[in-house]
Amino acid sequence: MEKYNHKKTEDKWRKIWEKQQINKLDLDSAKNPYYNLMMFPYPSAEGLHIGSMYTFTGIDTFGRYMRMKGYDVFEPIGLDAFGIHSENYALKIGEHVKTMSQRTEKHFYEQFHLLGNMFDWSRKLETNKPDYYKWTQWLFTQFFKAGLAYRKKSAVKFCPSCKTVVSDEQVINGRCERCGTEVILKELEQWFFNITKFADRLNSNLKDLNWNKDVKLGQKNWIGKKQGINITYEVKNTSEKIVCFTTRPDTNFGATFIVLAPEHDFVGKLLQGKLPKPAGVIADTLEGERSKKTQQVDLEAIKKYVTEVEAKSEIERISEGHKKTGVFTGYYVVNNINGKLLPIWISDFVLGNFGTGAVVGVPAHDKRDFEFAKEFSMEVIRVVSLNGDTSPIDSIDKVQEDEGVMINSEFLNGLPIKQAIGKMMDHLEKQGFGTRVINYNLRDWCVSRQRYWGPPIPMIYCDNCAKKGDSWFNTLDKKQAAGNFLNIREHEVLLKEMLGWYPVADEDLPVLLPDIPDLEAIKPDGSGKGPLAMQQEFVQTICPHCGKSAKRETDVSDPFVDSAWYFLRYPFTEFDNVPFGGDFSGKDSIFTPKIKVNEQEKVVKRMHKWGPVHSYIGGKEHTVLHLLYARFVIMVFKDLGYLDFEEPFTRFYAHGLITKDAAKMSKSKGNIVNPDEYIAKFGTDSVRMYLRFIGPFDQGGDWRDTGMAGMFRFISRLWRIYQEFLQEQSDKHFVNGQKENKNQDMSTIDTTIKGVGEDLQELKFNTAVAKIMQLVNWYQDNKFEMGIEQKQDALKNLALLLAPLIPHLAEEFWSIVINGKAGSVHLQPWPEFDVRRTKNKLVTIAVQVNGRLRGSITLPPGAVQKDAEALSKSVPNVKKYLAKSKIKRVIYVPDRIINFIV
Ligand code: ANZ
Ligand code: ZN
Repeated sequence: MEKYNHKKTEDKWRKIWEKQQINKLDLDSAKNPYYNLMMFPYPSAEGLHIGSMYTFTGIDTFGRYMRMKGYDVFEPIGLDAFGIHSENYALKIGEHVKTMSQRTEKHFYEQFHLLGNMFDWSRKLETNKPDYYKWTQWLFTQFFKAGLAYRKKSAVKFCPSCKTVVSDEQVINGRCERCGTEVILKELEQWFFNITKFADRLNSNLKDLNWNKDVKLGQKNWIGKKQGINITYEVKNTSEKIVCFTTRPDTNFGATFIVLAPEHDFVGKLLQGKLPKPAGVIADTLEGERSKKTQQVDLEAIKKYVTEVEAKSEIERISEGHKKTGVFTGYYVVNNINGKLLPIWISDFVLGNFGTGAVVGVPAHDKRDFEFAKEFSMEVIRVVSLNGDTSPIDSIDKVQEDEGVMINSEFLNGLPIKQAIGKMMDHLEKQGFGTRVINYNLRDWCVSRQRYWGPPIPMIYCDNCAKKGDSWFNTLDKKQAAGNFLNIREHEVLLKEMLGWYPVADEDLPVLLPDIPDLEAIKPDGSGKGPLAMQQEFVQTICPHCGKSAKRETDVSDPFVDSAWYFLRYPFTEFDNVPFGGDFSGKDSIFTPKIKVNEQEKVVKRMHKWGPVHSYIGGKEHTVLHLLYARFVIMVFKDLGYLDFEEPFTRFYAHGLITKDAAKMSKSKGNIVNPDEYIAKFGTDSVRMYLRFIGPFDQGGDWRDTGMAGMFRFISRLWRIYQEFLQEQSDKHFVNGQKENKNQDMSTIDTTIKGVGEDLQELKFNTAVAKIMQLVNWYQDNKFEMGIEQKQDALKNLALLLAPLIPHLAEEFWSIVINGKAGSVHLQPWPEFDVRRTKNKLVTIAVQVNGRLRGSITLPPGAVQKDAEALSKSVPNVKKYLAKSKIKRVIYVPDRIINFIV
């Protein structure tokens, strides 16, 4: 009997597949298209991580199953090759990022080939290649022309270690998403994409997406839609007004002060001495001690406070539970609903860029307001009771934020807060004191990076044109601007703010990233300008409008722009005149200019088949990054008339993560699992199968070398079963004696086909593997009762079931059972089962741990103990209870119960 040599088997089949091109798909003739997308990785120097192998091969198992179910499955792969991560690593090891990138690219593709995935090698892409980033740059110019990419000076998040600006989404708990350094705020001029314009659609579309609940919730919270009202208050003795955004106008009878962000206009005017003196009229309207304290205006103190706040991070400013700071302005507003005077304070817990930058303080019903009121001994008035409790709010724990019934609030008394909010909003609007508004937490996406390793932002600035008041937006007449994507007001703003700016013309793209061999010259220096700014040859150019000398933008774009549209590119990699299969004919489009397309009809037809992506599987960590950006970008392409869908991913499924011996894998712990090493030792198939068995796909699992070795033994057992069959078949004498079928009941095969199919469809790989193991045990126990045809039937079906999981071996097994006829196992249909034989064939039994119910399993009647045990251990909840303890004894009553004593 031939021994299992994984390398030999795997090499052999890989070569054959490649030669026969079984994974190459004709995208245009596909009748039943299924786009099975995985998140392309950025090529780090360490190589492909076991976590990536876990997800990629899991997704492939699903894709292979779908192909056997009759779909034309498209499964491409590529590299997210630009970006700060690669660049940081290259800097660290003192290598030029360009040469490092060539090395890592090669290594990654070698590893991809070893995964055994059904990748379509005729369509790969790398975001750092000019034929790709030409279109990323085109995207930028499109956004610019639509008024969706603009420049603005503002306080942006800056990573002092990466020495570049990062977007809000790239700050996790106050730290840089790439390197973990605490970010600071820096006042810089940057390019932004106007994602906030789409906040409402991004939010409301969520409900129709077949996505993980928590990913949707994450996006919803990030977008942060808030229905509220802007209330206008007049400042006593001045002609100034202060507008406060609040979601809780119901509490307005409990308002005792106003707080402005230090950035608020009123503060600016105050410091510039533009306001009339507050006058002494207020003293007698306020009671006692408090009034004395809040009487004096101290411009010096205000100036000092405002300067101090500038140095603070947003996170520091808004968090609860830290000592509140602030200064009194000396001014008061009048509360419209009861005539009460409210002192105006300045404090950093109010943000300049949210709402209106002004808050009406209700300390009894908002924790931060309460902390502030306590710090400066201000009045606390309770206006909401809870379960009849109306006692004074005198500690932070008593602050009543969410529910209750109105008290001390005149016409609102007795109403639950929900109703009171509506009634108060109606009242304020009717009286002309307020206007309902919707606010979002979402900020515009800052897309410029002061780094080298990215696509240069394809914009040109002409001083000459700027002086004359010209910009690209001048080339549009009002009608064009209005009828197109921009409304007139925005057009007017852009005319002013984008003076001198021109996008690089389509025919001049790509703007190539210049080769800078000098390692020192590509280092970021933190000056707020990228390394390209030092390259005079790059910077100097000609103005596309007036022809005088002009300057190129020297920032590169955020790598997340690269990855926001890559899935549109895969099906069109052979086209160099279109980025994807858009309708660029201009007939339905609201936007000019168009791209010249030779084969317009063909590409649009193809796009219809392959967009939106049918299934996208990847990590949750991209919830408010890639997954949000991609939705936004596709929405814009839809509005520009290029695409006829506006959501990129019909389904998104988030997979779990792999740990090693119950600990997070990290280089410092030295517990990184290197897939290359295990593939070399056990073969791709065994590693794939182990990764499928390791736990539920959405929850990840814990890698253990003992588990890996156990799986290898199982795989070797499969090998022997087929070798044995091969021998029996060739042994004439043996065959003659065994020819007839015996009376073996074969229904276990049907139930397994049914169960495994259902599991694979739902990505429940671990239970699918458990069922296959059970089938193998059943075969071993019963094969002596089978005739050769029954054996062949069992092993044929087993090979088909194994095909999505262990593609190389399944091919080998298939060739054994069918004697080389019928072609590749991967092009076979998923096996049919006899429904009649699956009926009433399964029993569900309880699984207990120490006598307590922890789950249930479904299996054929009379199943043997080891099957019941194996299946029980694949139930997540049971696994959890068994994980930490040693099993002493197992009590098994077939068809009734299994109880683990630990
Ligand atoms: C009065 C009020 C009374 C509020 C009350 C809350 C509770 P949330 O709370 O997340 O829904 N706010 C408004 N603008 C702000 C800014 N620029 N910086 C910091 N806080 C600001 O967000 C809305 C609430 O946040 C608003 O409603 C306002 O406080 C505060 F019992 O107004 B509220
Ligand atoms: Zn010019």
